[in-house]
Amino acid sequence: VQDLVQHVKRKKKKGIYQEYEEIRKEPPAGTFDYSKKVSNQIKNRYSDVLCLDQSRVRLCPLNNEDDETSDYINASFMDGYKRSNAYIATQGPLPKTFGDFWRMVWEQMVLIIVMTTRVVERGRVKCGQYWPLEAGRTEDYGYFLVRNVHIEMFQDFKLSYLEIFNTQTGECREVSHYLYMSWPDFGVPKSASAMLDFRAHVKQRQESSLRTLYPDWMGPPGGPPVVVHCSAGIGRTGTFCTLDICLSRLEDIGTVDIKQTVRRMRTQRAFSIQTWDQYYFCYKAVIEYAQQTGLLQPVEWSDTELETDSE
Ligand code: PTR
Ligand code: PTR
Repeated sequence: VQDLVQHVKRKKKKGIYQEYEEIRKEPPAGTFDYSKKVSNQIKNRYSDVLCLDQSRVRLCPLNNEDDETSDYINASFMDGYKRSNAYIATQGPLPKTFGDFWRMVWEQMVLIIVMTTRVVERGRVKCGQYWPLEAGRTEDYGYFLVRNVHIEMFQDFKLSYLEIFNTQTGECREVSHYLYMSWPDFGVPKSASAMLDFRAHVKQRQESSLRTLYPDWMGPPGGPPVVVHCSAGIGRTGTFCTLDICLSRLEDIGTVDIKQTVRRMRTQRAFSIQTWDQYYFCYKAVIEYAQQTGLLQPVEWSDTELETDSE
């Protein structure tokens, strides 16, 4: 981590900005053919945010529909720290894709959904209301009935305990839905600590859900993928996952590599991390975390020190 602080000090804000620009200029690492199919276009929230064919999540085709199209959802598998497919990064579901979203959650045996956008921001719809908002309510989405069992409020986020009932098989499962409410519409949180607390909560819940709901889990270590989404599924989603990966590595071996983490992530979910301040936020948050956990001495540098032009 000390190296990371040196890196930021040396490069200053401008250098970090350039580092991000380099990443941003790299062309996407594959094709987007499935996302571009005419029958799939209506399933993308943004026509310029598509998913790479190589890492897309395939739904089990429905037997009453054409296979080519019924397996498509704008969602990508992403690796975590020492864990392949630790996350599914996806767009905020559209009313047309609510049923597909819940099919994916069911098929991938998802335990946790992390939502880092609000449904409406600055008067614009960023994501559909794809789960029942109030406790006690049940809604149906395609083959699934979803009930909001109860809601727990925290300062910066809201946790809904959901029950999903599969009307085709008669089975029922539990899923935790996290809604992070204090990420500003544009830009990044002022302080990283709320985000760090949020991440810790999600991480613990994934572990405890796995223990209690799938005690005999034989799949990959760490359990099923965590679904993470915002509006497009690249900006805030990428930032959250980058932080989670970097902090897990820091906890394990004491080092971080933000640049390589983001570059690698972009080969699985193109355009991950949308703005340079989201990128810079990752640096600040890792350093804040290292200080909180005592891996690093308290601040020996100020933000203004970084404003001055480097080199
Ligand atoms: N995609 C936009 C552009 O290219 O200008 C950038 C953008 C980033 C737009 C974030 C909206 C954003 O807001 P939010 O993350 O709140 O959806
Ligand atoms: N076409 C949209 C835009 O340019 O605004 C794409 C977009 C929207 C990209 C939101 C990123 C966005 O942010 P996030 O991934 O954080 O929801």
